[in-house]
Amino acid sequence: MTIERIEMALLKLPYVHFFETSFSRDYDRTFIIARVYEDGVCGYGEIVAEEAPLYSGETTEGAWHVLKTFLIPMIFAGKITEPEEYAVQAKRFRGNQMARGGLELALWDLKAKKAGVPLAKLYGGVRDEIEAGVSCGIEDSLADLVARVDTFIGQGYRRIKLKIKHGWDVDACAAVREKFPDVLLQVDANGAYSLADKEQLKKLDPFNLLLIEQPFAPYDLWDHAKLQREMKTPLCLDESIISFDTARAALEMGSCRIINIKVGRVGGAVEMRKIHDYCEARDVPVWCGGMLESGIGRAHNLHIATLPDFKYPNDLSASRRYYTEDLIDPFIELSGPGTIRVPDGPGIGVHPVEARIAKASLRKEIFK
Ligand code: OSB
Ligand code: MG
Repeated sequence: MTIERIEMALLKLPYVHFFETSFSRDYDRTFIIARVYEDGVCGYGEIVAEEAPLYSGETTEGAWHVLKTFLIPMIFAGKITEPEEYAVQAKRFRGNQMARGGLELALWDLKAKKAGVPLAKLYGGVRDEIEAGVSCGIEDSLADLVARVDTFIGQGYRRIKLKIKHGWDVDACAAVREKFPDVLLQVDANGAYSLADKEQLKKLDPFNLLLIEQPFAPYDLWDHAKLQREMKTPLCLDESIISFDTARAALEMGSCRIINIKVGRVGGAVEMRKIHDYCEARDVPVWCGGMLESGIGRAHNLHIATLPDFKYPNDLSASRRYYTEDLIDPFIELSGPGTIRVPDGPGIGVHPVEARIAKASLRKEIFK
């Protein structure tokens, strides 16, 4: 068997509500959907690189170039169909984890569809419902933030994550904690701070947070280790973890006690699995982070979050939290208070709606 055709589409989808992190406020998302065809079966993957290199060094246009020039030709030249083999070959290319990982996901979806099983089953998942969480961006005012958190809790979310930055940290936690003293709460700085801000960050300890995500820059494992020694709240790394080796280094150095796994950021499900198994063996919990994916990427994440070490609530929310016209049918919804049922059809188990993909597409290219 060989891959007959690969299609890439560049999409732009407007958010229901703007999303502001310490590095930018965005009103829409630009991303790539990859489709791989074999025997009339189509596997879907989402490449989570963003338009601007703010979260990571990758961009949608850079990922497009790497996919078109290196990764797709590599699949055809090597007659690669298996995601495991693809992962080995793709790793020859340095960096570009999101480009590599998104195409690998399409091969995983294809493989599971051909076997007639849900991806969670191929991965060896252990649950049919995952714990949902919602990531709340920076708002214009604390009153707006509290109102938004209130809405999410009313919808059934039980774990809230607040984006923080200088001037929107201790006060944001205080405002939310005052109204919701018992909600599971965590914060994410997206690298906005440095060790010089240590005393300010230590003021977050009294808020009983589940974790503090990525206070310092991605490359700064050492300073994270210094901060963790002085804080009671567990640190969790997101941007810093770009491979199995960075995960191992972070844990050996004591840079964090919890890891956020994003399959795109680490370069695919094979690498995700290595990190997961390493953390599980060391009693380090992980959880599944999100990149505001469309339903295609989010369905992939639902299956990943069924693995046994995903012990903290995930950044996985319902379709309507992100998009009015999500790309899939049915939409992802909360199945109970704070949970999402994992689709049980073959592959990702949700149906991408071609008409909606076409409507959101800026560009498309077919490779044979
Ligand atoms: O740091 O986790 C992050 C979105 C885009 C880029 C980085 C991050 C995020 C989120 C959104 O927090 C989580 C989600 O997809 O719900
Ligand atoms: Mg994060």
